[in-house]
Amino acid sequence: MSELIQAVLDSNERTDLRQFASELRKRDQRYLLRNDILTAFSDYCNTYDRSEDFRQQSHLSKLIYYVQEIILEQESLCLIIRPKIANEQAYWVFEDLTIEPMTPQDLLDLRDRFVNRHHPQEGDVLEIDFEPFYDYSPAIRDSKNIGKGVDYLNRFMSSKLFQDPTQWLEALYKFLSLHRHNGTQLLINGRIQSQQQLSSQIKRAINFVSRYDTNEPYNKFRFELQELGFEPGWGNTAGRVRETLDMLDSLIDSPDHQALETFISRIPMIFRVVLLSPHGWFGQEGVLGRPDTGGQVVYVLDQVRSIEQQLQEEISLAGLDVQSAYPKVIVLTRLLPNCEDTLCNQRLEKIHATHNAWILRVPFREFNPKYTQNWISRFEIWPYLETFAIDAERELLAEFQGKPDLIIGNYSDGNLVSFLLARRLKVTQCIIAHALEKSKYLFSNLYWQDLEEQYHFSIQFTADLIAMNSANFVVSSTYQEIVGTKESVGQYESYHRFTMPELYHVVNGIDLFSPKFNVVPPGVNETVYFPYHRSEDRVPGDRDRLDKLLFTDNDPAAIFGTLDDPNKRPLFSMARLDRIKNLTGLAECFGKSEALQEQCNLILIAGKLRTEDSTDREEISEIEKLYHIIDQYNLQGKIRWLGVRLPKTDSGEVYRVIADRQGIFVQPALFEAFGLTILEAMISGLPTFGTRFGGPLEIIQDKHNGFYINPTHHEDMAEVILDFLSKCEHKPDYWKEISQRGIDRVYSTYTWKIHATKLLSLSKIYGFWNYTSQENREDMLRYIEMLFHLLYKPMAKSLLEKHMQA
Ligand code: UDP
Ligand code: LCN
Repeated sequence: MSELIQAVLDSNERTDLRQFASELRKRDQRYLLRNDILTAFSDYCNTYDRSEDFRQQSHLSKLIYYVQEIILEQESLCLIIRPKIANEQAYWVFEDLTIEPMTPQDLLDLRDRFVNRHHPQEGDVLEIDFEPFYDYSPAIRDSKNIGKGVDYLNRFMSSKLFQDPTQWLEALYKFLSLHRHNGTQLLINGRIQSQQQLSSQIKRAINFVSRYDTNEPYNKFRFELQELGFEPGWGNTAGRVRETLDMLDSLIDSPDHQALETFISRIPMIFRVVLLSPHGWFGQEGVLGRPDTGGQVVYVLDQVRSIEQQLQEEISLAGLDVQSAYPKVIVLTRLLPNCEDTLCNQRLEKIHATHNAWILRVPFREFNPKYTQNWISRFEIWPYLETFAIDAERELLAEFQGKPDLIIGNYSDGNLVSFLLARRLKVTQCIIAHALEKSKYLFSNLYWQDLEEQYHFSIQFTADLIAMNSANFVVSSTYQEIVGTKESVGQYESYHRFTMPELYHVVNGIDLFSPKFNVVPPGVNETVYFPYHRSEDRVPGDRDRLDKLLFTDNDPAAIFGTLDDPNKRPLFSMARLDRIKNLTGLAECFGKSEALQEQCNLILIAGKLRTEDSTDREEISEIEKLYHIIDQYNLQGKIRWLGVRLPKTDSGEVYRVIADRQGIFVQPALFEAFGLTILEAMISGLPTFGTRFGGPLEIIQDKHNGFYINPTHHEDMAEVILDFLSKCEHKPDYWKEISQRGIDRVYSTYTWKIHATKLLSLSKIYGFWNYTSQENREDMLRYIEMLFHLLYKPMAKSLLEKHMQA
């Protein structure tokens, strides 16, 4: 029994619980989510005149705080409690206050009953359960360590392996013998034929390199070292070679998990990386900001550059310049025959500011050309991915002239392809969700049948389950992406247990305590986005041009609105016009607040101005809504809406121009998985107001280097901004203080250098443990293959049939 419920039952608040339940019955709603429950409790306290103490401190208030959902049935109600992060419990509460725990199956059946899709007389639905497969790996015990998987895995596996010195040495020896680059052996050669020999040769090699000056280049003594059994890969100078050999020597004698991590991170084992972002519009110019791409394209392009740079650095330090070893990074996406005015129909495109990083575009096979010649929404893309993976494999092998060493998937579609490729090529698989649609759309699983025509969530959620379980490791941008906060369920957590009525029940979709999860946040492109006060790096002509564009230019084709007073403080936001980005909510908040209108102008950069220019349903409806709000609140003269897609360099300067005028940035999304614009605004020096729903909650430290807003409460949101403005008035340096702290926050925590170093180190360590560990994931992978063939493929096929008939 839950302690929270027991405490209520043991107190004189039993009656309150009963009364509260009967009040709930008077409402229309039978399915209440956390916000509804808190409101219902507050209404209850008002109706029954309960004290402030009762509202805040009573046992019932504590219970209510942790209740995520309530489902009302005829005779009972079901409480779904989340007393701890990643811990869900469900109970029946009967009218006489008898409490009974519910099994996962009870709960999923109940949810199905709620939508009239429970048919026990026809037998059970398929149950998907990954739990039995996770017994091969250790589990993190404390939820606060979730997201630090690699540390945990490394410590756990090392202690196991170190217990048996012979096994440990054998594993190390085999692992070191494995590495090659373009057919050339690295690290150790055939002269070292056993683990014992490895141990003794290391000591001889250390003695040998100690004779050289620390800075002596590796080239000068490579052949002597080769005689001793050591090939390139240990270092670029005598000092570095010695350091690496010393590490190995002490690892052999007195193994230690941290030393192992440092040693493995040094080994040159990654040269070729492929990043997958199949759904297209992946390009460097003129494509950002289209529906479906947005931040993911920005993220991947910056990530590629940082990975290449980091790999190059590591390869040089390892002394592999003598091998003419260069890293190669490929972004694999689809080739779009009808690519409008972009380069998305080019097979190969070099990525700017890299030596050897490319966008490789592979077309979808032609099924119905009306579809396959054109861009296909991420919700419709599923039938084309398997054949894409087959064709892409061939092209990748040709481009790399061999197998990649690491496959990184992006978003549900790329992650599924990463599973297919990694399985065929036997390569380490990393996935990055960016945004899991399941949490973006309320009740997306419960009402999946009603949404199927438009969203095809049945296929997407199946793909997500496949990818997140098959991946060797998962990179997430925040902790809450995995397991949420005390109050809210995480994105991955939402896959733990859910129903897809009449299709399947997921009783354990993902093990949140698995060490596969790692928080590695992205960075921001520091050559494009940098603080406004770095005048020496700014181009005055661009500044003036963009200042005019933002505040005064008259161009009805691209800009809506003329400002009555362009000198008011700009309140700025930039996003795609998706419903979830909620720019219309920001406009409404501005419209409702006379005080904000007195002090600020609202400046929005938001895709398009005309519905006829868009083919995206959500975008069209948001454009209409924005015009409606402008009329309703009479915002003419106070708002500028720029329907432009800015080139990247301009978007950097735009933030700085707003900062020149001591403006602020507001990110009002109803939910934001991470929020790259938050980083961009902060590093530019704009005091930033970010939604409290999602990633911004982790990036911003409230009232220190930015502010949280609740975009669903317009008055409160205006209040937070007004409070800041009033502080600025009373304390002239306040704007600058917050601005500088925002800049410091990004430089200290969100750089691509930090990201790439961590990502590559993770890849090597997971690679090592995959190779070394005796446990084997084959049983789980076979189960996943079944799901792919028996669930995913038939659904994708029936979607294809629809496309063929269109
Ligand atoms: N962006 C842009 N032009 C626009 C809107 C957005 O260049 O009109 C860029 C923005 O600078 C950021 C990215 O697109 O780099 C949006 O990423 P974010 O993570 O904020 O949101 P997403 O679009 O991925 O949901
Ligand atoms: C997708 C999103 O929705 C954003 O929140 C992220 O910042 C972006 O991808 C990059 O990961």
